[in-house]
Formats: sequence, structure tokens, C-alpha cells
Amino acid sequence: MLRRRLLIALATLVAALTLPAGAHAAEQTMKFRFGPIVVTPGQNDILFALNDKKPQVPGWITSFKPDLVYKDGTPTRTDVIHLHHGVWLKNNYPQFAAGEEKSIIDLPPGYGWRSLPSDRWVMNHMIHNLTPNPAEVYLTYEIGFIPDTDPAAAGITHEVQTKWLDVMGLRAWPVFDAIKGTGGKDKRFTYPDEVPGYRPESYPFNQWTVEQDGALVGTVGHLHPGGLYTDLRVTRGGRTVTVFRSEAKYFEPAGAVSWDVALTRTPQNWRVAVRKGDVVSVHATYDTSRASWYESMGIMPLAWEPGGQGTDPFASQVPTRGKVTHGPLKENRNHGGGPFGLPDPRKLPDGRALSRGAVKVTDFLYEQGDLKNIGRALRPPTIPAGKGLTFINRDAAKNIMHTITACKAPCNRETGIAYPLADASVAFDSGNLGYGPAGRTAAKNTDRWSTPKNLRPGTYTYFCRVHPFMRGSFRVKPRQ
Ligand SMILES: [Cu+2]
Repeated sequence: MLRRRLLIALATLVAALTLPAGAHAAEQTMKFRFGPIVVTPGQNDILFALNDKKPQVPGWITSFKPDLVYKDGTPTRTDVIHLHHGVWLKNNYPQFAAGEEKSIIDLPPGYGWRSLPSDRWVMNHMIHNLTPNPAEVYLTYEIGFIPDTDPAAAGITHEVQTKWLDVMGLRAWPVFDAIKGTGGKDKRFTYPDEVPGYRPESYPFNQWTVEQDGALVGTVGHLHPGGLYTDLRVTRGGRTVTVFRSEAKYFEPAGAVSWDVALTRTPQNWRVAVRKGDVVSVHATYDTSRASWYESMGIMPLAWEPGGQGTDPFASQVPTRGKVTHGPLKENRNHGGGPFGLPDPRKLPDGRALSRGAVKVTDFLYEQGDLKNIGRALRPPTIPAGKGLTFINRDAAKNIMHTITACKAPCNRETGIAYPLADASVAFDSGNLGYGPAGRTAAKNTDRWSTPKNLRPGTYTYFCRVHPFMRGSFRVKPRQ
């Protein structure tokens, strides 16, 4: 009798060791491909489309791994076409998201997102084509999935939901600018904390007031180049603690200036207990010592378990640091910045005087002062100090946007993911000149822009943020 009991106990122990409760031992990897998506050269719109590429039986999603590829499965080079962002919406709320950092999400054992065939999925994407050539691409994603019919489904005892935390709130185009030199002495600009006049009580967009007791189960940040980290904080009764910092670890040799980066995610044992009435907030910090970062983002989607258990962050320390979700990616290897053979515009003679008139932008070329022009059109057009130089984007009629963005002279080196940068000592930026659907676009909804009138005499170099191979210059002359 005793021997039999011992055997049962041993057998139970062995079972427990080989198949811990809730392990994802039985999960299937489901691969989905959304597309083809035709990306036009100036495309900078946010597109929404119904998405039936999802599990077709009831079950649990335990992990998510995104990518952006051509038809043959090769990832698109980041300096050619990049995934500005993709958001997988479920029943009108974001469930998963990805940017060019391509973070991999993986829930702890025993946790899952519920997935039902009746769920309505919508794909929201913004894919950025940095060249004048249209292309067809696909968004791919691998989902770890346990169908209800699998005995392992019984091991999922914690249902999580996604809670979207964005420094700008939930909106289609949640961006802010981090301008070179702002952010105090350390030249690190934190949004929204360092926005002049910021007060938490009058800026609710980056906050979530918890509706019921529960546990935060996991998160990873989303930042753009220049981003250093996103912080997740919990405020209760006037006290605030940071419960996680998702750090951008740059593989990029030039530092915090490109998409060659991975972000850290929460450790698998991270559980933060929050109470009804707690305020959870997200904050994004960018390095402004080297360049300006226009249209930046700061997002921290949370896996959240209503009613779940965790560590009270006001009573004991929770781990605030984690590990990156992947290593360097091959598609990021074209860094740019090498010699390229374009002229140094500071050494060119004056071009046309343009105190009246404008520089037209046609077929991806700045008509006066483009570094790829030949003859007189290559020379920097001039304006007298006190005047602005007007640019008109003629390509806007073809739904192609361009920008005029200051970069440090000579701004004539090879294009790559880390070059050119908006790194001029005098920063200016036109925004995206062109037209787009209201509220779902980066467009300024105008085709023209003038440079600031207070530029000192000298030669100014600029590039197009949408198509970084586009470079130009102009010259401010002293008043006679
Ligand atoms: Cu452009």
C-alpha cells in the first residue's frame, strides 16, 4: 500500500517536472501573412483593413512575433521600406503592435489572450517607403496558440487583456517632436514631463485610471530612433513608483540614431498588483544631444489581468529592468554615412536669388539647390536675411509627401538607416507637405512652407525625412 502511494507520488512529481502547470508545451505556432500591401513612394498614410488572418477556433494566444517581408519572405531592408507601425486591432481595440524594432511578445506560462472566431480583427498599418519605387510587401506574424480542444488549454488559468498606454493617448497619429537641445542639461527630453507647462492633472492622455484590482503582467516599449526608454509608473495616494523601464539597446554603431535597436521587456516573473483608482502612466525619453526627432512615439501596451495577483509596488521592489526580445537584425545593416560623391554646397557659388518665387519639388527633386542637380540648378538659391525661402511640393498632387528638414552641412554622404539626421545646429522642419485623410495622416494638408525668417547669413543644408536620399541647400545673404 505504502509502496503504491509512493509510486503515485513519484509519478506525479515526474509529471510535474516534465510538464509544469501552464507551460506552453502544447502551443502551436501559427504563421499568418497579411497582404500584399502596395506601398507607394510617398505613402505616409495610416491604413485600416479588415483582417481575417487570425485563429479560426476558440483558444488562447500566448505569444506574438511580427515582421515585414517581400513575397519571397525576405525582410525588407529598413533603409528601403520600413514598418513605421502596425497595430492588430481586436473588436475595435489594439491587441498587438509592432514597429521597426520588431519586439517579440511572450506571456508567462499559464497566461493567455482569449481568442474567439467571432472576434473582429482589423489591421492598421503605416508602412514607409523611403524610395521613389513602389513595392508590394506583406506583414507577417507568428502567433503562439493553444486551441480549447487541446488538453493544455486547461493550463491557461490567467486571462490577460491588452491595455493601450500611449504618451499621446489612443489616437490614429500619436506623435510629438523632440527637438535638438531640449530636455534640460542632460539633453534628454521626456514626454510629457518636460513639455513646457505640463501638469499631470491637466494632461490625462498618458494615464490610465485602473477600474478594478488586478495585476500588470507584461510590457515592452515602442520608440522611434533617438528614443532611449519608456517608463511605466503607478501613482497611488500621492506616491509614484516606476514599475518598469523598457530600454532601447542600440546595435547601431553610431548610437541612438536609427532603427537598429531592440527594446527590453518585462521578466517572466514580473507581476505588479494595482488597485482600483491607481493611476498607471507612460513616459517616453529621447536623446536630444545629437539631433531632432520629429513625429516621435512613446507607447507601452500592457498585458493586464483584471482580478489578478501580483507584488504591491508600494510595499516591495518589483524588477524594473528586463532583457531585449531579440538580437541584431540583418535588414538593419545599411547604416549609411560613407563617402558618396555629392558636392559640398558650402563651396558652391550663389544660385538664383529667390526672395520672390519658390523652390518647387518635382519628381523627388528640389528644383533649385538639389545636390543631385547639375549646372546652375545645383547652386544654392539665395534669400536676403530677414526673408523666408518658400518650398512648394508639386508631387503632392500625386499623393507624394516630402519634407524640408535641416541637417548638418554638408549633408552629402551616403543614405542609410543612420544618415542623414536632423542634426543641424539650427533646427527647422516643414512637416509632411502634402494631403491625406483627416486625422489619419502625417500630412500638413498644404503643399507649401517657408523657412524661418530669422536665419543668420550662411549656407543651410536639408533633406527629406520621407525620402532621405533627397538633399538640398540654400543660402542666406547678409542684407545690403
Ligand atoms: Cu520626399
